[in-house]
Amino acid sequence: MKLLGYWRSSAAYRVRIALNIKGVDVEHQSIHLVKAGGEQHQADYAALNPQELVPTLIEGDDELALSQSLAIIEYLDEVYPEPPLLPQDVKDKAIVRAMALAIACEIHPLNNLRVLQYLSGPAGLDEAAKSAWYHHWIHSGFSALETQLATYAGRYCFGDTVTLADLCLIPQVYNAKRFNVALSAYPHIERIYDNCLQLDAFIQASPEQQADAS
Ligand SMILES: N[C@@H](CCC(=O)N[C@@H](CS)C(=O)NCC(=O)O)C(=O)O
Repeated sequence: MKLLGYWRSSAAYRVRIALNIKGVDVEHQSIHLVKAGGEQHQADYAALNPQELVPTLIEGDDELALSQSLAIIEYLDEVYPEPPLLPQDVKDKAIVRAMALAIACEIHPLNNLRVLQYLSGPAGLDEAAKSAWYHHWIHSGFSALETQLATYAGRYCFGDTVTLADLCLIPQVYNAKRFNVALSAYPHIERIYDNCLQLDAFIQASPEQQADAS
């Protein structure tokens, strides 16, 4: 099994955490998102992932190429069921998925590299306006999530067991800190971040621990 990713990619970071929690050893291949205009746009990578985004998981003898981090994680969760990343109860499972999707669909796509590049390129925004865009969508998404966490969180996003929601939250917080977003208005998010970063699976998956970190 091979994971094509990038050290600073929050979507690849989610998958790295899942692999570590499951104890699955994979070969890592770096797809540099910036160098030479972005290796994700090169033809051989685009043939594997037509959206030209990381991560891609290459799996099995037939070299199946899987895209979309949440699809990859749910695939891993089914192939390697222990420890589970989703609760058993169907309602609890839906709540965890809703929190994960709130990050992966409502926050992350708005501050993705290609969006930021478009803002400073064709849209003509200066650095201050681009930063305001980034901060706006993080605050919008995190304040909604903080409200949900007030109901459901324990040590982690959903009670005291790590779930798919934590795998999405921690990379997004890493990203927000990188862009200097103040997080003091989100005590649940800050607490969960600190708790997750005490776990080896999260520590080993963190961007700075990756071989391609620069
Ligand atoms: N929904 C996708 C998002 C993937 C994604 O946006 N990846 C980013 C890195 S976190 C990327 O490859 N960006 C390259 C670009 O924007 O050109 C997933 O969850 O896998």
